[in-house]
Amino acid sequence: MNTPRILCAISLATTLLLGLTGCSGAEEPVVVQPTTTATESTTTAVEVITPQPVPLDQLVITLEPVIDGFTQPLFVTGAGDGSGRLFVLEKTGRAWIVRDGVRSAKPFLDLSNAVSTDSERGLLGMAFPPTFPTDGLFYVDYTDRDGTTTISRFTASGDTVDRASEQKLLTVVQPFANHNGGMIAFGPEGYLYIGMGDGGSSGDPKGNGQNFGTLLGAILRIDVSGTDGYAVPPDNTFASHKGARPEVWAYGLRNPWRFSFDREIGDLWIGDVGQSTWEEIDFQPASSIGGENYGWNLYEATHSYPPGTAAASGEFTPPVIEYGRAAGQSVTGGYVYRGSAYEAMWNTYLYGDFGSGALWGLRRADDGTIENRLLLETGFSLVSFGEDDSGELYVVDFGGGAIYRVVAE
Ligand SMILES: [Ca+2]
Repeated sequence: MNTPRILCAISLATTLLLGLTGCSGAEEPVVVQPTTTATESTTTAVEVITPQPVPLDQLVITLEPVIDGFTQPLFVTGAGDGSGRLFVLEKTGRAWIVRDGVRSAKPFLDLSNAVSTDSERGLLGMAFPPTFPTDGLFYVDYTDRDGTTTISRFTASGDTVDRASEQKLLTVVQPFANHNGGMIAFGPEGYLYIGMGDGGSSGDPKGNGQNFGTLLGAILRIDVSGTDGYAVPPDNTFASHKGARPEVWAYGLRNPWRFSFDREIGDLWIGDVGQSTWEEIDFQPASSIGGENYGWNLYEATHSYPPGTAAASGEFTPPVIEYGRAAGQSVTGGYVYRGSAYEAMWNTYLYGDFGSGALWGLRRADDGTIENRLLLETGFSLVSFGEDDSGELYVVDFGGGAIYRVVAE
């Protein structure tokens, strides 16, 4: 494995080829090119007709308004039940159902009196497992009145939820109000993944990012298929590692606010929000066995941290994309498009920036090479993307209180 120092040099060479600036002050996202081919080709017995997207430099997207009028919306998702419903989360604690562009009269779930909402706290994430259509069980990530991250299971019945059905599965005390992560999603194998920030403040003063003995600064992986509580999957990298929390799947993260699994091939894409200088997109192939160290707080993207310090040695997984403050201030991880409405957009990973409103698209080839392009300047506080039952993608404007559907021409 290459050290980030080497990769920074590669990144510099790449950026020079592109005529951009080097390891500091990039105006557009820079691809950190791999030096090995990470993905082996696979063969299938059945001939599969693969959608043919247009070249990335010919892809044109627009945003079609779906619905507005929300208060600080920060997530949208389908339930995977084929109902066509969208679920929109408000930071202040309510989740609403949107059906054919119309909001439900009453909230699907109202946790207003259970959440804290200062700083980066609130109702932050929701996930529906494949079993949802049969048992109605789903999961949320919120900070409680004390600011403690809470992963709970609820039971839905139609368009409503019985608050008394709450089962708190996991709580994580947060030392500061910011960097709570908040994303939860089910992986292709059915385990629940939880994004945890480094606990907050600035610069990760407690060193949680590099400490796999804490649940902070990590992505956790747990089995919630049992009746009570959760179990640690036996194949978690740290399941029986002395001094480690067995729930940790990958670490060295600062605030993985939004991540997603490619629903077609299972790759994991993570948007990890940077400190003062660099935003990054991290990548984990479906074949990963976990245990990746994404570098924080020894590295901010491919750059040693704090700035000016010597590059730390060790095995780190560098990002596949990084960008500086000229391009944005807070990365928002998105989704790989796997819907059927816009073949032109197939296989494109969309991501953006909360501060600048830029929306980029990238494509990752089988040999790991990536091409990246600015697709749209939204002007939004682009807080999240979302994916519905059929794989169509959405954008959430936190400030404008609105949800948009991504349309390709
Ligand atoms: Ca990193």
